[in-house]
Amino acid sequence: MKSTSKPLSKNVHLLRWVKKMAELCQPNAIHWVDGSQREYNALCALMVKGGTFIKLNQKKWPGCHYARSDASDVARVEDRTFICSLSQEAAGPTNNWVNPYEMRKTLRGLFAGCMKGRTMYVLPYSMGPLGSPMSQIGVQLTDSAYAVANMRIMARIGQKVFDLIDKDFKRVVPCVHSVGAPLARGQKDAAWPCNKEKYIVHFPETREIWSYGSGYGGNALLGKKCFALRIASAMARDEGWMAEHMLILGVENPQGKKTYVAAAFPSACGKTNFAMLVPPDDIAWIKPDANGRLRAINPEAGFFGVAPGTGNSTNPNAMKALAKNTIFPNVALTPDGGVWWEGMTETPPAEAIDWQGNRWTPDIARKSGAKAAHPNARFTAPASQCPTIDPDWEKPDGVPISAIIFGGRRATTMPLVYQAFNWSSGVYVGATMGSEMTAAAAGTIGKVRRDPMAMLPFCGYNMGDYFRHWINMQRKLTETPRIFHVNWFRKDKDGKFMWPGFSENMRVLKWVVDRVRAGGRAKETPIGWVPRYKDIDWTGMDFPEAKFEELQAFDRAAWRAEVLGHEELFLDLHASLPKELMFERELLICRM
Ligand code: O2Y
Ligand code: MN
Repeated sequence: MKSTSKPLSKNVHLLRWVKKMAELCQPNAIHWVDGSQREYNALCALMVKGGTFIKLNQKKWPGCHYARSDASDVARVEDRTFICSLSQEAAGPTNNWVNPYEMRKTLRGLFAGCMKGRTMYVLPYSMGPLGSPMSQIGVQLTDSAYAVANMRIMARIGQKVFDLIDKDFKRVVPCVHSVGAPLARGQKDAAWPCNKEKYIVHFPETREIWSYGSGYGGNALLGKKCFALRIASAMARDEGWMAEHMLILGVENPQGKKTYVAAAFPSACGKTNFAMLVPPDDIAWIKPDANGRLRAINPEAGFFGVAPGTGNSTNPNAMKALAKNTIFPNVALTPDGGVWWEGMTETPPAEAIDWQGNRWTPDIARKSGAKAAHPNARFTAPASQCPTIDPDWEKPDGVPISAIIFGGRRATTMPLVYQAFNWSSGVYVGATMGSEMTAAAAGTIGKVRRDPMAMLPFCGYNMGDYFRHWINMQRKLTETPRIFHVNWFRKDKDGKFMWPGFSENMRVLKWVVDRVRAGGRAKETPIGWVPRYKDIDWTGMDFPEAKFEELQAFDRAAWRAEVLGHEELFLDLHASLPKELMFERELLICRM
């Protein structure tokens, strides 16, 4: 093996682990990532030469690159994601569990020689601001320069992280990643190397991540969902904090007072609407401070947002954030060396090269339905480039959280907004949240898919124990955030959306903030507190009172069916479900 760069850490444990992994994976070279711009430029140039990257027209898209993935490697792979806790019970019925001893044997086989002909990058990263007491550190060994380049945007990486590791190695989360495509001597590399077989594996007790076979997004950028949610949720349970699939939003009133809310929505449930107000980041680490108040950080430093549907009319802030220094996987290339995707502009380009490398025109799209961009095409953009990023987004102690909002896509039953009575009824609201399936297998359209706290694919342990952790958190708090549920998608009898969404959502948010801050008014119903017509600020909007009443209506028959749906989820989790949630269900039934 030829070693390309000098170790940037003196920590003997790290050096020993890197050596052991290099012996297993047998890379051609080892590169210690310093995180510099010079190194980033060199990696980009290397990927341009190798065919993974296309440099965009630098006049229009400064610092931007394009990548086209293999058609089999376009998204997270939930069925290949494993939680290998010591017992199956610890992983719970909603996670894929494999005995950790078995899995380690499988991984040893997969990783033996998997980096032959490639460079192994030693990539240190901090999730959260460098040195913040709320941050966590990982080291990802990877044979993907693409993963390194993306991680430089999504996390804080490089020498400064090695310096932190040299002071304290104990809490470092080791992550090993390979695209699973070793190169024989003289063999030409693929532009997007990957393997048909994929394994995204978490060992929650030993806090380890092993990822094999994919180079895309959440499978390869291990600080994201693997660490910041799956491993961090297990850490958080053990240490008394929360790792949540939530965005953090600061709302400022005319007097300049800021109120921060954290919001969880399953995918396709209104994050884009909310993204009118905020950028599309969606992980929050939330901890009680010394005074018993919850404070939160976003552990990421960039956005890995879905490109299709993002445009100047729907999300101008995201468009500004991605205008430079961004990586675009699986969108379309325009003849002038730019990028395009469905929803970016009203008028599509006359022609483009689609995400699979084929010629695309609006006419071809009309005839064949071909998409220019893959529906999960993304942009990896620095968060600092977002014009609406909160000035305190990198505050080491985080920001105080006053409200938690859960949301779902529901055509019936769920009002526009309601507030849970207290913490445990709020936990019940989050635990039972769900969305109606839109593009799903035959017979499931319209069925509610429960996604507790939007964490179903991301909780690194038993979901029932996770609910218990939420319930237990209250005891650590002197001030509990108020909990709300929103639904932008309720339809009227004619099947039309009742709420226009987008910037009008600010009115709902204003009521939330009023409730939290100034004791804003509300009316009690069987499910919680709801605003009366006069409690919402309608300035500049003509929304009839009768329509609002319909939008907020409590439909007893629909709620009977809803509660039966909750029971189905609870049956799946019965072995570990906290009794508080069963009591909450009883109380809800009694109130109804
Ligand atoms: O498909 C992927 O690899 C990414 S999934 C993702 C990315 C950013 C934010 N959220 C998600 C998600 O699946 O929740
Ligand atoms: Mn997400």
